[in-house]
Amino acid sequence: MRSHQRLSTQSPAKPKRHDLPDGAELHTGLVVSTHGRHCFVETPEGRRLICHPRGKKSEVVVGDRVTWHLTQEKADEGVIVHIEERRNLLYRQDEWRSKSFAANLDLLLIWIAVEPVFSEAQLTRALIATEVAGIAACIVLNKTDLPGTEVARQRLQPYRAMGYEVIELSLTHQGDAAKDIILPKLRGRASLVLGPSGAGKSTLINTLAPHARAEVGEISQALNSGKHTTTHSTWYWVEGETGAPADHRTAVIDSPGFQEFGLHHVTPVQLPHLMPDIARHATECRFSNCTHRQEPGCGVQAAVKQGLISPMRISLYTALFDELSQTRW
Ligand SMILES: Nc1nc2c(ncn2[C@@H]2O[C@H](COP(=O)(O)OP(=O)(O)OP(=O)(O)O)[C@@H](O)[C@H]2O)c(=O)[nH]1
Ligand SMILES: [Mg+2]
Ligand SMILES: [Zn+2]
Repeated sequence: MRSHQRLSTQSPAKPKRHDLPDGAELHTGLVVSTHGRHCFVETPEGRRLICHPRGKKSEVVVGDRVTWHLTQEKADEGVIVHIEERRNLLYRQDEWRSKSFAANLDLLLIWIAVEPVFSEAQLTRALIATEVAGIAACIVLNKTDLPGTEVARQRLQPYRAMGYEVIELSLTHQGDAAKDIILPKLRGRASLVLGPSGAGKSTLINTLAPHARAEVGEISQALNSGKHTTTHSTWYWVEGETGAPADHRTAVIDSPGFQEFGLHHVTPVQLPHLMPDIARHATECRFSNCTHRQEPGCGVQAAVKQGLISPMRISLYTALFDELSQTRW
């Protein structure tokens, strides 16, 4: 077994009454942002207040449903005493640490752009993490006003062919039309917007929740990268005409742009099942324990030769298989 901390959807047991300060009144709430040791919790009435987790290990993430009570010292801050069991949890697992993105999600919007040019390795890793977490994913290609659109579209063709929905839009050039494209996907769901820095995630938030005024940054052409403007994941309600939450059911979660995306929580044996184009042909292999690398009678390698699996995808599979095989299981 690996020695580092493993994340799970399990959460600590409910506090017993004698664990609570005298007279503490318990309330429920939703974690809407996290900032190191403290977080913000939204009450059912829509008020947001600073809360502190109790104990060292109770790590809350955006999307967690919690029980809390007011602190005795400060009347406007709370202590979280219980995290409800999570439906799902999206996280990455680097060699030594885990990084949770959010919990209790209905949809992952994998948000990439024509510029900065997206990395297929990152895209593939994000899709695998989503499959492991059992969350539906949709790929969005933003900035289709820019000249590299056709190249980006071609690079996404294998992902369409393997069954992922790919939506194209330009937030800054299509105005309300972009909103009309994306909003029907989001209604009634909690969606995490995940992608590299500079792709326009916070621009989406400001389109859907203009009062949020999420900070938007420039991108550096020289570095083909954004400037990591967003530093915390934050939950926003999609706004209706008046600026108030449209229905308290449609939410988008902004997140910091990612670079690394460790998948150390995935085993090499699991890997082919988490890549739909590989999985489709893995059933045709002669050996049931085929790793789809050099074995004779491999259905995956045959599909590569026939052009049914793209050269990029098989090379990403092979590299990931090797990387995950070095992890001690
Ligand atoms: N040309 C073009 N630029 C866009 C579009 N959408 C967003 N941008 C620009 O892209 C830049 C980065 O946008 P952000 O919304 O800050 O990107 P982000 O994904 O939130 O980046 P991080 O917070 O760093 O992860 C800004 O200058 C936006 O105005 C688009 O459709 N077309
Ligand atoms: Mg941002
Ligand atoms: Zn095989």
